[in-house]
Amino acid sequence: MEEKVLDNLRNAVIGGKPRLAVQETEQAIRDGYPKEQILNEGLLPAMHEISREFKKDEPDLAHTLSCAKAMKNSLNLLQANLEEETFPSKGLVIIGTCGGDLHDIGKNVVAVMFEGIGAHILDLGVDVSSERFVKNVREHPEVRVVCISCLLTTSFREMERTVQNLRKERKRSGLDFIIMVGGAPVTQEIADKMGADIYTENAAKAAEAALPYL
Ligand code: B12
Repeated sequence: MEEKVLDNLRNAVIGGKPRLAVQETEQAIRDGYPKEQILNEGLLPAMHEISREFKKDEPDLAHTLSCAKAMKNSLNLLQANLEEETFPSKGLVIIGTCGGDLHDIGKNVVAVMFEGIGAHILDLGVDVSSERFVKNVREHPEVRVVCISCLLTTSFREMERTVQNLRKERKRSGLDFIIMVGGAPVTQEIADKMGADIYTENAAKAAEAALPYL
């Protein structure tokens, strides 16, 4: 009976119901659940479930965005109601679609997922050159994660150049950030070859994988 509110919260997020998710989060807070339990037993398992949804041949993007919104609203509420140390790390994530590529739907989903886990987002938009990524890293030394999205195989070369230049900048400056890549045509093998630190196949997994670094 006690854990039912966390089940309800999980189901509200998985069901893509932002208002219900907020109500369940409010209830869990009123019931005195510790923040970690709301996060670990309510919201993060919902993210796992959403990850599975993305693996389907034809994922329902509208539904996924509703799930992401539900999660984001719940986390905003948690942040507003609980003490600052609830989210001990809220690092900066710089995100953009690589040079030559104008696709931004996937990048935006990734950004929403990161916001959902409490990260600050600097969205550089689309067709972001290697030089712009590096310039923004220099201007924001607090950056923890740099995310590069790529949907065009013709932009792979530019993405590789960006990864390499970010690695050089990291070495030169001693800054402590990780480089993540993704997008439909990107695979683990390609990411490894380019020298990226982390690749994930979808946005929910990206946010999960980045959590320890934020
Ligand atoms: C929508 C779309 C468009 C829209 C883009 C609208 C927009 N605002 O983004 C429009 C119509 C403008 C468009 C244009 C073009 N497109 Co287009 N487009 C697509 C399409 C149908 C869907 C892409 C999409 O949004 N998917 C939904 C999102 C949610 O998925 P996603 O981007 O993969 O993101 C998920 C993951 O990959 C991951 N992810 C994404 N980014 C990142 C980043 C990180 C760090 C991580 C960890 C994870 C991650 O998380 C996301 C959510 O889980 C794809 C087909 C496809 N199946 O991919 C073709 C596709 C990508 N397009 C293609 C092409 C060729 C083009 C054009 C060149 C067409 C033309 N001749 O003009 C132009 C490119 C213009 C340019 N310079 O960019 C080809 C690319 C082929 C190739 N081998 O490179 C595809 C594959 C279609 C095809 N089969 O031919 N396109």
